[in-house]
Amino acid sequence: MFNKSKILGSVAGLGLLFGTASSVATAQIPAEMPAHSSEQTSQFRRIEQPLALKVGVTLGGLGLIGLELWWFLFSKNKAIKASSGQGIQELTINVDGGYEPSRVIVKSGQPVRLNFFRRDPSSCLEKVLLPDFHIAQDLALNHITPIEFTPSKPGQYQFTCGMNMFRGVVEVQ
Ligand SMILES: [Cu+2]
Repeated sequence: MFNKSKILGSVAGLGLLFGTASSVATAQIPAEMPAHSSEQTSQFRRIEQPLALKVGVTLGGLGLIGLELWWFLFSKNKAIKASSGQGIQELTINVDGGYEPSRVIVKSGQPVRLNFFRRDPSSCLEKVLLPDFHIAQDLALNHITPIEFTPSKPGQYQFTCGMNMFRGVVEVQ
């Protein structure tokens, strides 16, 4: 069940954890240094660590923060063009912890068939709504549910789960 995106997701998640921890650590060092270097009576004892280690941990944390940002801002926003054949534009959307791809590009004036493949058992994703096309469709688990409509005007049309928590966009050109 481990796919590439899930592994990347957990790596990015760890990145947030370590990234936050190390930025908190670096933020505290300047504040604590004067107090602790002058008085040794404090119940905490300073442990000297090599500068290289500190720099390494900081850079590692920053790198993971970068990965995290990239993951949330860009990796899921990849737009996929529907492939057209026999007068219909078709595309499969995986429904697993959200929609993948969450941004699809189609042409105006031609029928569209979006094949929603629901792998996620959570009830949150059991329904998909395309309000602009007056569609509310139940998705059977582990099945592909085709949804068809014909966009007549270019624009951005949202599709969401039943509670509007997960979103995707159909971009009509
Ligand atoms: Cu939901």
